[in-house]
Amino acid sequence: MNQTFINVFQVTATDTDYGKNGKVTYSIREQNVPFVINSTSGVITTSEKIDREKLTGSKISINVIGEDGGGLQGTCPLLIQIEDINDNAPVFGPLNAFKVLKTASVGTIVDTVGATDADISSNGQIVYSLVSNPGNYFIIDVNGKYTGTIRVNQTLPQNLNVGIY
Ligand SMILES: [Ca+2]
Ligand SMILES: [Ca+2]
Repeated sequence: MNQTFINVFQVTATDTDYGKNGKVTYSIREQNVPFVINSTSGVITTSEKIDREKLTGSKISINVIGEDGGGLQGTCPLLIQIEDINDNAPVFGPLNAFKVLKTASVGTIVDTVGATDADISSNGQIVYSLVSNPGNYFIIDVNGKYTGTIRVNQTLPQNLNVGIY
């Protein structure tokens, strides 16, 4: 998704003087912010891609200056909320084979897998599922909980001597 040059906001300042003393030009006080302002219209746009995950916090504070032709200034503080986009996939930690007793009863927790996602809210919520589950002996995340918990789903075959993956 291209986030560059999105119109964010328009500020308007009024000046009751006549002529150049009443003509307002706009600027942003901060140097290192990903926004620019049109000096005549007051329209603020993004000047570069903004990655929420690279920010400390999800808000950026700027101060817009309106200056008239005579050098008088007014300042307008703005707090800009940066929304999240789903630009990170879940990442699993190292996965190991698990061992389970053949006598384990249904519902026994055999392992918990864990992945992380740098996004927030629903963009960072991870739903786990078993891709391969021969015999349906195991189940992950019962009761709609997104914990990565793997349980025994039915009585394990007593003649089984090899692992289930
Ligand atoms: Ca994101
Ligand atoms: Ca994500």
